[in-house]
Amino acid sequence: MVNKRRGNMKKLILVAVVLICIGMVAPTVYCASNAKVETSSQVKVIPKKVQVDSNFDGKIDRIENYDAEGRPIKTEVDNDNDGIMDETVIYKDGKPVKTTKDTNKDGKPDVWIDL
Ligand SMILES: [Ca+2]
Ligand SMILES: [Ca+2]
Repeated sequence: MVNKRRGNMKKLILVAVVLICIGMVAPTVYCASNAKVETSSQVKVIPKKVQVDSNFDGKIDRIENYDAEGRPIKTEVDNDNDGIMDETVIYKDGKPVKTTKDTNKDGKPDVWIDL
């Protein structure tokens, strides 16, 4: 009789432990599911234009332009830090196809390189 009660108590404890474990696991799964929903609902920001002052002199020395899908379409660089862009890279389907450079600082390209 005593052994039967102990056996029943062991079963009850086992069931209680299983229920507690399910209770602990269920919120975790729910939270993980919520995290996925939050991730999928986050707005992906695709910049159209990025301006960079890479040497912190207060002048923009790199301008990157992107299409609606986030692929680069044009990049302008001020290599000599005079505040005037002197190199331009044109992209097609996200890949560079042409570079122009203004080496004599007249504001007009004088070197054209097809890539
Ligand atoms: Ca700068
Ligand atoms: Ca320049």
